[in-house]
Amino acid sequence: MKLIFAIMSDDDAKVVTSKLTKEHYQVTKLSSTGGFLRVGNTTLLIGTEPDKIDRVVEIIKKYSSERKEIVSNNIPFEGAEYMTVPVEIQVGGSVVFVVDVDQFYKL
Ligand code: 2BA
Repeated sequence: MKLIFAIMSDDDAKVVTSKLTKEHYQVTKLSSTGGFLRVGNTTLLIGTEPDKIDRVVEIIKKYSSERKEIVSNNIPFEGAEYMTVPVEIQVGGSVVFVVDVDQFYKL
């Protein structure tokens, strides 16, 4: 058996968890905090068989990769008025560890 630790944003973790559970993978969600930025993130624990690792990593990659998104930003315009300007921002990205499990029990 293998255990996957996948660290990602809270928003991406919601989608990834839903896609994984739909395909009958078992997932535990842990609230975590990045040591560097000290910002909340989510760590998913996924225990599965070695031949399923590729599929799990594929799902994680599909729904939590680093990507660009367009958001609307209001900037001051002619005194009291505001103008909405589209801004491209970087979101997502995940860190994934796959480790061997020596023993697994459900007691
Ligand atoms: P990433 O490398 O994409 O890491 C995102 C989050 O994944 C990290 O959040 C941490 O929670 C986890 N993580 C990454 N590598 C890990 C590892 N080897 N072991 C355990 N957990 C790990 P943060 O610690 O808040 O880091 C956020 C981002 O800041 C990192 O993005 C990286 O781009 C940067 N960073 C992290 N540590 C740094 C450092 N010592 N110096 C400069 N930049 C750093």
